[in-house]
Amino acid sequence: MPTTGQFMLERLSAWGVRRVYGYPGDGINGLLGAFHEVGDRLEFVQVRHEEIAAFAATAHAKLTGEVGVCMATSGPGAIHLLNGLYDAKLVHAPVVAIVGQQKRMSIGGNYQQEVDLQVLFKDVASEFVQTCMEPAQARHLIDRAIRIARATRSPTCVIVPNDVQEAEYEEPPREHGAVFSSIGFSEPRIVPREADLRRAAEVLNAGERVAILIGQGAIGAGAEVERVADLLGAGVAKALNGRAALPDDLPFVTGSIGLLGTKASADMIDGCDTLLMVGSSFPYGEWLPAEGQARGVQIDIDGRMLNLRYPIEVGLTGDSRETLLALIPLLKRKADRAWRSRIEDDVHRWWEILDAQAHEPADPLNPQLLFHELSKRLPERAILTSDSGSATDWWARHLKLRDGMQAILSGTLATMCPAVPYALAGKMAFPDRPVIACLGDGAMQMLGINALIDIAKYHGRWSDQRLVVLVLNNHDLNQVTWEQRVLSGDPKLDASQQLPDFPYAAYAQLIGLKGIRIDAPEQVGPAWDEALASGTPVVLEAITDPEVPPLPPHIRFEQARQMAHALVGDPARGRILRHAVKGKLDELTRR
Ligand SMILES: Cc1ncc(C[n+]2csc(CCOP(=O)(O)OP(=O)(O)O)c2C)c(N)n1
Ligand SMILES: [Mg+2]
Repeated sequence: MPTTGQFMLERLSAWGVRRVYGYPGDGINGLLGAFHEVGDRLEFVQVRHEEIAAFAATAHAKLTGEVGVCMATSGPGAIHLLNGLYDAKLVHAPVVAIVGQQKRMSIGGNYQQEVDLQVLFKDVASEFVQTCMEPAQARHLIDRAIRIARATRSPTCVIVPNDVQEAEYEEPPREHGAVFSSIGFSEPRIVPREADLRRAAEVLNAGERVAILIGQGAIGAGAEVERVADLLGAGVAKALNGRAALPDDLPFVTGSIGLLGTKASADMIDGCDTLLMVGSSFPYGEWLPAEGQARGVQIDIDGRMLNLRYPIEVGLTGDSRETLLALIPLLKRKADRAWRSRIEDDVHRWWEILDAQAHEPADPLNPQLLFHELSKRLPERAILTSDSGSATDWWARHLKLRDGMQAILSGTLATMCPAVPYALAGKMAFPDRPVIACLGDGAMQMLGINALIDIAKYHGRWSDQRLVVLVLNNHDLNQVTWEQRVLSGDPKLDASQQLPDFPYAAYAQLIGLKGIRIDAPEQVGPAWDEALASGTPVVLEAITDPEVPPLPPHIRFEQARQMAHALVGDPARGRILRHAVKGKLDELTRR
């Protein structure tokens, strides 16, 4: 008989899991020892920090649709997983965490590294967290952890005391109390009832100016969204988690929405009389139509997310693709295309505005230029990852995604640090695809430089070496500096905002990767060319200007007022205002 640890690994493998991201500790020695037995059917990918493991498992789930698996030791290792698991929870990604625990006989003994993991994980793994107290439990705990993660699109957790890992595995006995589970899960087909579809179609057909907002639930339904937008003469805005659901080179795609969004999206929302939300729980209600302005239809696979952000008239529980397919025959093509052509004009003008803004001089580099030049060079089938910071704003607006690309970020938890761990997971899952991570110096210092060691460790096995990590070196926690200015009216607090210098490109070289450091606009295009042609992963370090406001030119009046207030006494005031005013002028002169 195998050990229980070995059985668990065999079971993961039988479910189709090929890779476990983790970090060792004596709390999981019984599981680690069992990796010898399963051979290359299941690989332990050792990363620098358990948080990287959880982010990587989350990215694996987001990019492949499979379950992502991470593993950590008892106590501190398990605790380190948490932030990454919350990222999975908030974006509805199926992830299984397997963590160690002290021996059964020591539990409750205030033992070393004894943490009440059952309680600690109960919130993040709210759908399923269980401790394996008996070898005969192992089978149904692994089966259920995976099945429930898939069925509820959320993280689940199995806690395994280390003596159980080493104990001989026992099949559940044929006696009262035993549980007999098996492997398998099938996605259901979820479609609303006919009567509800008709009510939704009535609202959409009655509208004269329809706006569509899509989110990550629309991934896989791009063709149907496009068809519906055509029938309804609508434009489509995208919440960031769903930005790869529809390419940006379509003329009616207005791009991102909100403070990280585009003016074309804001104008469409402001002018619409009907809103169709598909697979999105975009949180910021102030960027949706005013209550009463528009009639609303919403589609979400999870009924709990319906009628939530805007007072929706018809909420439809359903898979976005299946629901749109069922809706299409009920929709009438709008004869009047004036609204749609206005949106297309706005979109066209918006791309011109972005182009102009990217070419504004800055000291030394305008961060927008990095994204503008990357956009033109995005390789086919690229996987794009973003962190949380000002890079997110530029990533959201300036990149023109095409069909076949994927784009992921921590859109809901909005945590710092996932960009490089996501990129690692992207390359591990798709070694033949190019991956580009974008992040700030703060996130790079917090975890990115550690995850870069993982890239240095694993890149040799990737058939395509294109992996570029763009670091915006602005010596600032810039996004928050701007939030303090714009949302709170406070000037920059150097003590909390300023970052120490670090040689990102030189560090990449030091660990066997390629480093490129640039600080002049004419270097930007050639640097991307060089990075995207490199035979090893690259850190592209760009010295960027922290005083370019990462805000759309159409910020709300109250935000502009707060910003003006915050800038009184700010030494960088003149430069900031020049950028802000120039943004506004671009917008006006291109009308
Ligand atoms: C774990 C975590 N800590 C703090 C924050 C708040 N926060 C959001 S963006 C940001 C600044 C990030 O700075 P950097 O990575 O340098 O990017 P920049 O905005 O300067 O481009 C901070 C501190 C967060 N989202 N997550
Ligand atoms: Mg920064």
